[in-house]
Amino acid sequence: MRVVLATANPGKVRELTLGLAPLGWTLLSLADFPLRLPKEEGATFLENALLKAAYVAKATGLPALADDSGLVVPALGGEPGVHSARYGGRETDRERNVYLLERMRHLKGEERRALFVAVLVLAYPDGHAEAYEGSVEGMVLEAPRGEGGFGYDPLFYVPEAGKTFAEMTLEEKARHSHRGKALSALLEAYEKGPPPREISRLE
Ligand code: ITT
Repeated sequence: MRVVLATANPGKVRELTLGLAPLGWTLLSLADFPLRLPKEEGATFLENALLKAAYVAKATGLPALADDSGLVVPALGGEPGVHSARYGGRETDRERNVYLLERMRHLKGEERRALFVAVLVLAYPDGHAEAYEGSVEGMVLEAPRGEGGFGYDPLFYVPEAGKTFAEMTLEEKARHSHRGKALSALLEAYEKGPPPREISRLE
């Protein structure tokens, strides 16, 4: 199957490419199609992932896989959530990390608990779409650690691994991450070929 990765984020492309490898799909990307993703106006990760995937599937005539994801800090009322990519209007990952640390300066211990969430939507040109979700709990550190990954990875510490996402290899991050878990759900569904549509159709 030929599938377009409907994301402009190179960090996601790397992780999705690794995670989908067992399926043997031919993966195309936005580098192969001159498309601008639609504005993410949805209120949820699911809505935004569906917006992106359905748009690219329609524009390319091929199945498209989108990822909408973000960091959720309950003590901040769920911030940055669906606004993770543009938190505080900051332009770069580094600036957004600084902003997050500022917003969390007064939070200690358990209050620094956070959740990473990823929703993958695989949309087909005929309008059919499926969603796969994954999440992981961790803590937001008070200073960045590690050089790998992207986004909030240097601040997100996974207690069971004893590392931040930015200190992990791509394979290690895939085992622990929200995206890795969503990919496992997709792989499970497709292991024996496409799942029956009546089961997987989005409500
Ligand atoms: P596309 O819409 O083109 O896929 P994006 O980066 O704008 O790329 P989102 O709207 O889903 O994607 O925003 C997700 C943001 O959440 C992302 O930019 C990071 O800041 C953060 N994020 C999501 N997954 C992450 C991860 O695995 N590690 C670190 N930060 C992550």
